Amino acid sequence: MTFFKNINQVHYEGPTSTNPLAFKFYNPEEKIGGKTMEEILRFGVAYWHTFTEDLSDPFGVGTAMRPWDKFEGMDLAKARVEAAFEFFEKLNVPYFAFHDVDIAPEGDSLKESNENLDTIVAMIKDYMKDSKTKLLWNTVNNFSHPRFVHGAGSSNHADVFAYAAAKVKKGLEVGKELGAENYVFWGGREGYETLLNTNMQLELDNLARLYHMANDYAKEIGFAAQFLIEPKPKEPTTHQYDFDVASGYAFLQHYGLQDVFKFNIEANHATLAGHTFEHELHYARIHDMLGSVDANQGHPLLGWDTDEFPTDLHTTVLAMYEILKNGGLGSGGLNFDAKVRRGSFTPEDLFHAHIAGMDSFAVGLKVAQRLMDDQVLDNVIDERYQTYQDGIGRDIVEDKTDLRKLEEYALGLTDIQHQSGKLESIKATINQYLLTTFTGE
Ligand code: XUL
Ligand code: CO
Repeated sequence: MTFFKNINQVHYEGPTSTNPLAFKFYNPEEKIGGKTMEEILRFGVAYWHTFTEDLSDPFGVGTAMRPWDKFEGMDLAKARVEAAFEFFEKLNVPYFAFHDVDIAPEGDSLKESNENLDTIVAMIKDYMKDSKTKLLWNTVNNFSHPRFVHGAGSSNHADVFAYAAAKVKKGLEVGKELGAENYVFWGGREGYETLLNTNMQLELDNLARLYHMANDYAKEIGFAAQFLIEPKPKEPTTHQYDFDVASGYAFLQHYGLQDVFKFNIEANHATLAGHTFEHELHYARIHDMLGSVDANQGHPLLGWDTDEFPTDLHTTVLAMYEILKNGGLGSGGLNFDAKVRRGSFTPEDLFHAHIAGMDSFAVGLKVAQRLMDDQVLDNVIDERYQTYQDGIGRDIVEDKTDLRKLEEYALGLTDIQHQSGKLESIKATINQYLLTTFTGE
């Protein structure tokens, strides 16, 4: 069955194309710094937002018009798989990602849920044989069902911990079956509302126990995917345990998990934490913990996770700069954890949105590569920290000094010469690179 009847294969047509169903900047075969755009960007489609989401919000029902709406139950799940692989092919994306409940409905028991999952996983495996699209990552939804009202791995109830663990076990088996390159843990309800009824110590210890058990089981079954933690500071809980990369890294180190995990960094989660997207990427990169990216953007005027498709070019430039500096994303990718707006309810909008996101990151990539090649930011930073190149600065960074010697040095100082940080000039240069990359000047 064909679901997207009016949509043909999406091709690259170049910056002057007026075809809304063509790429203007994303040219999968074009080489940037020795690799193709497709190899560097590793785009992924998020199953939940594109095939499961109905665009409801707290004030209104779903508005999405989907060609698979007429089906129900397992027939709906099967229709979605068919539609998904048609979508992947028409959009020419190399990856997708899902939660267990996105692909198969939960049954009346864990056993029945697992059986539903087995049926759909077998179908997906079959489709993957004839498709170039691979599984970037999978995960399990341990947050939507009422049983997870007080958390999953950090629940106050041991039975819920066991249930969550059983779902993770199944998720790892599914990941192995479909060749997932990564496995994600987003702590949906791993956090708390109030300390008045919370044993934080036990909850954190248990969460770490679950991650250790997952690592042991993945090893046991030969599932070699990279494990990823996806930090988010709040929503749904008031205090999420994986607040941001820095706090997540402290948690991983404390529990001896720092070699097991890297981070899946989501742009909108970064901004909710009061950081920029590039801050989170940078923090992960300098600790060798950058694993993958949930590519979206928040709304600057709204304080929650709006999961918009990324279109802000300044941000994609700075994000791609971090990713290039990292030497790429390894087994990670740019997964569009993004949903069309409630008013963009047609099937075509799903294509428009992904094309917009892919083009925005392609622009970011091209500009970031030029900034790297010309060492624009490297030069700024080298110059700004030049006092550490020799003299007392060099002694400091080579650990050849101490407080006594530094006092002696400071007592002899008469005048400290500062240089301008030149922020406005740097920003203007980035704008210049953004514009001239596409005007050929
Ligand atoms: C929620 C979120 C999740 C994770 C996967 O904010 O980002 O969709 O990416 O559980
Ligand atoms: Co996400």
